[in-house]
Amino acid sequence: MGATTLITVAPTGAESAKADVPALPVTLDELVQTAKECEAAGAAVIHVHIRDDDARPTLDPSRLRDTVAALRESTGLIVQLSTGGAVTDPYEDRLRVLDAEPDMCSLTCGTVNFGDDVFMNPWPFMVELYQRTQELEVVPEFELFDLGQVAALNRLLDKHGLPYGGHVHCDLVMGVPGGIPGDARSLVAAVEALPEGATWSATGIGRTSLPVMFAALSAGGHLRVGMEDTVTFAKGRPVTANVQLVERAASAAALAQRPAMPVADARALLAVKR
Ligand code: KMH
Ligand code: ZN
Repeated sequence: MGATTLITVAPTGAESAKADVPALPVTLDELVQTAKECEAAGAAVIHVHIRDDDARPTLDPSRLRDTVAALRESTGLIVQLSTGGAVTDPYEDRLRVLDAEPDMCSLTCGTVNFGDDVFMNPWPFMVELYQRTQELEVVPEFELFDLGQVAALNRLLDKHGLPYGGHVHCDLVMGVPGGIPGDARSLVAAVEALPEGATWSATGIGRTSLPVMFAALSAGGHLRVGMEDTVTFAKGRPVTANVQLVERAASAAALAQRPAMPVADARALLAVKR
């Protein structure tokens, strides 16, 4: 079997408002429908943020459990819950996300300026979250918003050992105002500093989404796409559905001779529990 590209879809996020972006999936039905379409188009992992009845970001534990169950019932996707939530979410709520028993969770490796806000991930919180992933046998995806966060990841692994499953998988989140720029030279600098043997994907926020996608494919990485990261498909053309972004990523990956990775292969690569 030839090399393939793991595609993660991040369909919702916590930053866009449904009123501004009507195509954003915010209800459970919309999320499940999106997930099915994206799986059919080549996604293997779904990075999930959920919303409440007013379409506001929430980390409500029972909603998270219901979401994990619904995605498992309707798709074969690897379910990755966000522990980043929204910038206003308290640490306790973010730690409790793991009680919903996802296959994976995100784990951001440091505090970063996030536009006009600050996304808080101090070292003691990172360690507590990491130890909880190890205890509960949830595979973390290490989110790296800046080069210093790569150093923090290396420190975390040195001090606290390997994640559940034994494999390290990272996601470079590039182009956030205040984080690492979304360009090829920054991507190469980050990739060179990653832990030995780690696999990685990359995503570029907003207008950096295409440059980062092409740089990641050139450098042998995997891809994350979705309306969490960009709501514009091309200049003057809003994204009308997440599947558009997954289809484009799958086409680019196929063109790079590394087509979309089947979900079964992604489960083996990431060493998730189920
Ligand atoms: N919404 C951002 C503040 C994650 O999902 O872990 C953080 C974020 C990262 O989206
Ligand atoms: Zn997220």
